[in-house]
Amino acid sequence: MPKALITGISGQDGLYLAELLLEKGYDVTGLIRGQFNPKEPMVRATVPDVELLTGDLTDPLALARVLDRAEPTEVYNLGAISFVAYSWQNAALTSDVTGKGVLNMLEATRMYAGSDPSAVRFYQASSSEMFGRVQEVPQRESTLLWPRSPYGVAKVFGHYMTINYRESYGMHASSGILFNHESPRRGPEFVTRKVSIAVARIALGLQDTIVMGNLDAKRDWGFAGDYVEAMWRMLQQGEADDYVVATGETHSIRELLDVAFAAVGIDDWTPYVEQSPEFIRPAEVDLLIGDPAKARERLGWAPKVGFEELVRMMVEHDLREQSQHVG
Ligand code: NDP
Ligand code: GDR
Repeated sequence: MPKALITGISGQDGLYLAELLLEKGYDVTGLIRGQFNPKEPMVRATVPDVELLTGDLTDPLALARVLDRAEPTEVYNLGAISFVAYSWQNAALTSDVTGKGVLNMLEATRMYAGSDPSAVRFYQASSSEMFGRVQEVPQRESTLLWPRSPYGVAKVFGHYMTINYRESYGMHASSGILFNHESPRRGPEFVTRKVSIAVARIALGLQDTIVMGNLDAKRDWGFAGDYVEAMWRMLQQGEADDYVVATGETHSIRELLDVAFAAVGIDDWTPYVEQSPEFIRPAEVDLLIGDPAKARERLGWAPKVGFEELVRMMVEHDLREQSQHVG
């Protein structure tokens, strides 16, 4: 039976990936952090067949112990401080977790693999945030990286460290450059979920307005459930490589608001949306649109859920969830 270790099991992608691997017959272990992680009961309820082991990406000894216990044939490194806006407030911590944490995980995997480093396959969760300031449209694997946030800089470190471990030690280490992907499991701090929750609450009379930042930024948004399939496919290839995973379409925050409000029958959202400098970032990534041609050709991967369907799925989920607070 193949065995996988997933870091970031309590995050959006960790849960979808765990479900996918369990369905495929994997024995799955998840790394969870903290003395008691408040998300642990939710993780246990969602994926009861996953074994949870405690450890932190900043603690190499814990990572070595977890690898020895889990004995994985595939390692998916999804753990990170992942909220871009937060990374300016906590740049050193973000560098330690999202950047150096990748090195800790690569080195622990190399030590665990022993004489044949290619025997254990490694996936690194790289990000379109690495592209930052627009150099090329659409962005592909060869596009110059120009990160615009401490998070983006940390991801660039992890990305090149993954490539370096592949080239230095022959590790089967692949890096997925994933563009934004969302779902009803998305954290409420990210713009899609912030909007879907607020729109549901406005429709139910629980809230009057939503306060936003830059409405002109454009993102290539896909569905997280589709994107974890691409991660798995990368590790099934004979050779490790880097892949852009995206839909190839881009939409502004305004279009996100259009679709989300339309889902509850509101055509003009302007009376409900305010803007505040609080949500404007020190440096913005204006336009992300990915070219997924390599993933399509080599992995046979294509997204199934489109932008409008995704946004409606999230609003419908939040209408059900928020209706519990009515009355
Ligand atoms: P989430 O923020 O939902 O999940 C992040 C996970 O990392 C959580 O399980 C979190 O644990 C864990 N984590 C945070 N700090 C540490 C630490 N010090 N040690 C161990 N684990 C830690 O992110 P997503 O699921 O959305 O994303 C998964 C990965 O993919 C991340 O690396 C992200 O940067 C990257 N990515 C995401 C994209 C997206 O659009 N979703 C696009 C491109 C890349 P806890 O619950 O305890 O906080
Ligand atoms: P991003 O996602 O920074 O692309 O990183 P986020 O949803 O936070 O922001 C997307 C865009 O929306 C604009 N925006 C707002 N964002 C938030 N969060 N809240 C607001 O009120 C708001 N108003 C406007 C932002 O300025 C930005 O342009 C996500 C994360 O999952 C990363 O971990 C991942 O690597 C990248 O996607 C790809």
